[in-house]
Amino acid sequence: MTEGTPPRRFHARVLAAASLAELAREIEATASDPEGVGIMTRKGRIYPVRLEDVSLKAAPILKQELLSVGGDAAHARGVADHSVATSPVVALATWGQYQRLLPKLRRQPFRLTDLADELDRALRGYVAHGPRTVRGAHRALALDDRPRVMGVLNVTPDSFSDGGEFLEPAAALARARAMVAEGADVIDVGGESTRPGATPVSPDAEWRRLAPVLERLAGEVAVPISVDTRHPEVADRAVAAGADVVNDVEGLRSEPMRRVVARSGAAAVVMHLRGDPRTMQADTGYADLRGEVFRALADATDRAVADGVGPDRLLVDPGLGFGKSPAQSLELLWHLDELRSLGYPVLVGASRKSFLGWATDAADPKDRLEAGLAAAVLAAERGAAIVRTHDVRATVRALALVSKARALGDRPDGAALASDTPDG
Ligand code: HH2
Repeated sequence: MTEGTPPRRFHARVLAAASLAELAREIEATASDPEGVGIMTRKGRIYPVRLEDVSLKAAPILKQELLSVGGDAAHARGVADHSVATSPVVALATWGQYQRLLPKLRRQPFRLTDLADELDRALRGYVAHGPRTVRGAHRALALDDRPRVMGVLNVTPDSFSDGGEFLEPAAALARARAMVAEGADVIDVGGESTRPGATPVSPDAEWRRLAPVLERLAGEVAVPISVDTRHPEVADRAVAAGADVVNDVEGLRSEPMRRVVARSGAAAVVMHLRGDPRTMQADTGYADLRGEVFRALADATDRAVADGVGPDRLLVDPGLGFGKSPAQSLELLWHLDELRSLGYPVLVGASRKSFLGWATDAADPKDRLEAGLAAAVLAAERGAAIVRTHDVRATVRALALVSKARALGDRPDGAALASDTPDG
């Protein structure tokens, strides 16, 4: 080789295409046949999907059908020697392969039609993007790929990070106005602390705190208002006073609460919480944390829909810090996008929570801003639709960067997939 002539290289570079749309652009940039771009883009990502309790009869058929379209599946070794009755399955296939798989499964017995329907719903929920409206009792919440910010207003003497600061209606209203000015898209008003070990408040006492704030606020601000309550009677009065969303940390587990939400036309946040706020930290043992949270939210939303709550009024929330150790909260945040498979917008509240203090050695909740912003950015990156925070201005600014980056990457997965025919 002559000195000065660089060696010939192919410059192999793994492409960090965050979405299928970005991958499509990379493929386009090879000057590939335009028809090939769609086909190859659909081959560009494998979606691993976990399914629970697949029967001994169904699991081998599922694997065989996945292999026949070019995918694969992992199931328990005991399926082969019939030593188990059911098995979890992790299916592995591209979007295009799933599209070819689904009609095949629908021709099979052993509940594979139901399995195909669930698989289809999970995949579509996962890649869903773009404008979406959550209908509230009075005002709708417009969502799109820009994560929205929910500002926290605690009208309580004992909330873990701001107890007593906004107990006076005048102070609460001033804080709400300030949050709207800072860019809050929703205001979440709470009259009972749900921190671990907090003393429960009677519905009447809770309402006495909320009433003077909610009634004024509803007449004054343009953004939707959410009420953070576990009590159906409080939710009912709050919606009548102008609240649009019921944020129930007990995940609509009470039937009267489901009835209030259904009848009032409110939207509802279905949060995961095992036990109740008083006792929740006593047992944080989970055999399968993410699976359990996912199944509980799936059951809770199914129950709500069965009792008349419109699916377009529901949001889900993993309940960080609610009956979870710090490491478990972080694990749920890291895997937040799995909840998108439920098909509902995902809301997450990490702000000032103890797992942030655990991760950054910050004992004072007000010293957790940086970690809270990192959590908000991570949540947005994982597809959260709404981030609940006490620190509105800083969060709005941090999320503006995510929105800008996402806009540069163009459309996320769904747009690249929706228009294509099954192939790839
Ligand atoms: N976290 C808190 C309260 N309500 N609601 C939802 N949906 N998700 C959350 O993560 C969540 C929530 C706890 O925060 P805060 O309201 O500041 O504290 P306190 O319960 O002590 O008032």
